[in-house]
Amino acid sequence: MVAAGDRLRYKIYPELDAGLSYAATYAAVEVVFADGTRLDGARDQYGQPADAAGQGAAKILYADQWNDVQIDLTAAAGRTIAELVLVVDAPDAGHEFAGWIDDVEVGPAPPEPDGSDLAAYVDTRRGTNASHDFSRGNTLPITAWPNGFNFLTPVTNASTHRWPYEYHRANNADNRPELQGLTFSHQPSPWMGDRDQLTIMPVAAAEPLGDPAERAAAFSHDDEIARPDVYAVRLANGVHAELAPTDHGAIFRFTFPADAPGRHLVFDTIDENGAFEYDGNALTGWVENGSEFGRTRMYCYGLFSTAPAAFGAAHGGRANARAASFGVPDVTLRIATSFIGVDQARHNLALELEGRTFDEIRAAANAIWNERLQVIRPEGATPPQLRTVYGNLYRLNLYPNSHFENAGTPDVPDYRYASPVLPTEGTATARETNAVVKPGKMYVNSGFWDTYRTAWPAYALFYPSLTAEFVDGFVQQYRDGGWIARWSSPGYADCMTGTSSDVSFADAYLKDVALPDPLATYDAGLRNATVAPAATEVGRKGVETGFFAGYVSTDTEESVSWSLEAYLNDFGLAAMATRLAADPSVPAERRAELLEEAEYLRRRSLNYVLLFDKSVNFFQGRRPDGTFAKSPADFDPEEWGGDFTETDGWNFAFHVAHDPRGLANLYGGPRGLGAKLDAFFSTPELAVKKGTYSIVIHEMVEAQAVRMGQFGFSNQPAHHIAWMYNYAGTPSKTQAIVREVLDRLYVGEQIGQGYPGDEDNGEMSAWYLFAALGLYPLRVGAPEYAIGSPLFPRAVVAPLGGRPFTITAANPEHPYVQELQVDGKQLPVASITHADLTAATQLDFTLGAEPSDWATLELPPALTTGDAVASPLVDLIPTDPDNPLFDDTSATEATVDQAVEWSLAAPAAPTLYTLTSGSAAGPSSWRLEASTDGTTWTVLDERADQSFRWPRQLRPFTIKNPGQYQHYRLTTATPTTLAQLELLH
Ligand SMILES: [Ca+2]
Ligand SMILES: [Ca+2]
Ligand SMILES: [Ca+2]
Repeated sequence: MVAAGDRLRYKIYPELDAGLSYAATYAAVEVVFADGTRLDGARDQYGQPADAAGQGAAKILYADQWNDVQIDLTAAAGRTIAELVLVVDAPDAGHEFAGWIDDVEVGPAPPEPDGSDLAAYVDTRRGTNASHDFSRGNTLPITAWPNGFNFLTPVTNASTHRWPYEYHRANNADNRPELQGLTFSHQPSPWMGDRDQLTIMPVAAAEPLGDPAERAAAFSHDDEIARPDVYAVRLANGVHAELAPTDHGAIFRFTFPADAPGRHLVFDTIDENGAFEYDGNALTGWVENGSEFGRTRMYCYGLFSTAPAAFGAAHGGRANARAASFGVPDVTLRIATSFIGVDQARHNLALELEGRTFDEIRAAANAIWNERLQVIRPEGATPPQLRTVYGNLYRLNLYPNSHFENAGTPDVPDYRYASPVLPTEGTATARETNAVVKPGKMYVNSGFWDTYRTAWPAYALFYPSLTAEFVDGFVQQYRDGGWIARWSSPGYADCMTGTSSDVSFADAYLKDVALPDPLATYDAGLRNATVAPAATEVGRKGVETGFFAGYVSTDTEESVSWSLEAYLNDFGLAAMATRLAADPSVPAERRAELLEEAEYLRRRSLNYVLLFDKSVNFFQGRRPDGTFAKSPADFDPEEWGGDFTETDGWNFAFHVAHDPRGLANLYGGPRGLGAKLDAFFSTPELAVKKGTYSIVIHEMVEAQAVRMGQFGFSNQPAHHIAWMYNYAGTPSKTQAIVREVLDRLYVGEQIGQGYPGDEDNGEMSAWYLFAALGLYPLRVGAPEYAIGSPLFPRAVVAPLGGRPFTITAANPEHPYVQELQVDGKQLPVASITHADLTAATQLDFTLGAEPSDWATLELPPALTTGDAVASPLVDLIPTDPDNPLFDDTSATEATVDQAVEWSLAAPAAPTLYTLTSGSAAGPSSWRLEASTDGTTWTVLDERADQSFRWPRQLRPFTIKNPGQYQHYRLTTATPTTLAQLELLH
């Protein structure tokens, strides 16, 4: 007999058939009642029809993955279930199918959180039911302080820095996962790897077992509490382990069973690089392991509630593992970490843990998480939607991580950090780092290739005051090491394309985030945009020639990605420079220079047209000689890799987020863009054309599993594409596709899934948060949002450090916008400025079942306004491979001794010129002159007291007195080396 509140729950694994019919996804466990009838109109927890045909049609089940299906039976209360039947009901018969069913249960659904504690919605295991073969997040079950110094995670494998917690794999013979420890972690992503892991494991055996496999203890996910503010697990051997985080440490509470043959805490690393000691009062130690991009030694200092009866080597396992053995069943450990040294770790413990109980520490973590999570308060959201909203906000708030410590007091703080971007000095000791320790605050752990798209815009909108500190914490990398890391993990890693901190931070500045040092923030980006780096792990690749060709040639791997990301970053920097030139905090002498840089970078951001191959209608790589990499016969937009990073030509066909109108013009206008998008969404990804990759990479299989044509939503390059329909005059298509993503792809959150691909530092999470509010930062670097359609009837957005606003939606069961009023005034365009959004009190959407003509007449803003294809800057000086000044590379240089003179083939009128300094200091004074006859010279531009900030820096100059001339000369006051010279128009 069914009672109110009962639910049917089962797990189903439909196999993908060779014919790709997805027949096995048309499957469901259906209820048959005693009277022979079935449950009419039942829906699963995601609102999809719960019958087999409905499940399949909704594409709600992932093939080749376990799926969690839950059906509320309340409507059938009082009726008797006769049987549960497995139904498969695919539309066309004849396909062979196979699949698996497990855990079929009927019973009362557990209570949902009541909303008073938002952290209760967060299950930190979301995203952990994943692997390097197929990602549903690839996260760790992290309990931590928001943006904290450490993460804490349970580990089922205490010997790896990549996937240390496997939710679903490597179970023991009883099909149970086994805990090998509770670990301090700093993992930015499994692909980058963890570092400085320190593991603590309670061992209830007679001997203090050190070997991770021997000491491992089985547990059930049902016996875990996996929350941001606390992690607890009751192990099968009776041990209860709990931990609660502070910023730099944690409190652990261990309860051993009364009859345990022994009670030990084993301290371990993942390898042999570490040491632990006990001096009769405190545990001290260090670890140094894992990925090496700026990693330095981590120290610890810990205090036990009870003095250990013994302390010594663990039995078996790694030589450095140590065990503290206890005579009592209850042991509390307060432990803090430091990258500076043991003394600072002790100080961090004194600041954060000393004299505070487990409950007080947990309550403090709970309070700060609730403060972070309350920025979005949806009303009328379903339980899965609430879990997804708060689970996503939690992920967003884990990154970036603080890397600094307080050497002072709470009242008079003295912040210092062990720099991950400066070379170490000397040798680290057991008590003190060899990292250079500097005053200030540094933040780390952000893969900007991923995070610029949504995570940084989300920080700027939801957490403006925190964002100011985060940005400056990365600018600190530039102050120390000369560059901001492309993939801070924590230091400089040669990974991914684009210096996308440029546009991330420009975007924050343009959205009124009060940056402490906006000019240094800009300068860090300017260096990326104007200097070819000497090392591959910083700056932009291929720009020695790329700055002058206008694109990065195929001599650099992933060249299209390098180029297209650069244009977007240039766009952001140009907008930032324009605003900085009017910023009262900027010294007057910089303003003219900023405006010249703004004009040059803005024009350069239009260079995307150089990579557009009209003969194939796609962007593709260009060789150094200017020809396209592949002939029309050889170019296959479905082929992965090569000039495209982690995707194919299709997913890069829309990679001009800053100028969607200009992109549309390449396709013949807004209608052409619409047709291109239609083709994109209807060309299936079959995960067979691996191109230059040696294997079918996990991103390919994940993209296929999205089942939305070529739309590889499982990875970041595709994230903006659905929003481009706003520029095709068909915003209803944006609304429908975005709603489908929100409905289908963030599922499985209660069995460790919840994401359609890697959740990279909050980016995949922030996408959902924006889209669910009906907003999207499509043109990152422009202070505005594209408009979609909100998911909830009502949501209050209450930014930390900003004023709240409310978004309502009438008929939110439908995706199509009929009208939008901002504070009672019609908004007829699918875009809103950041200023208007944050000044508004109320955005009221009316949604409907059918597309309307809303926002179809007026296109949203873009860089290009008319129908014409953008015209990039062109150098009037022909390339001369024999002249270091005109050979289009900053790798060669020549000394200009008083004057260099050259002629064009025909008279022309340049508007800008660039000088690129050589390996020594650049010129400080010069004159650019021109002549029609080579005899009479006119001064076009004259400069004095100039400086080049860096060697081989390209600087643009506007010609003050332009005109049409054939002959030119540049005169310098003193002999100066120059790497390159251009005359642009
Ligand atoms: Ca990714
Ligand atoms: Ca040139
Ligand atoms: Ca040169």
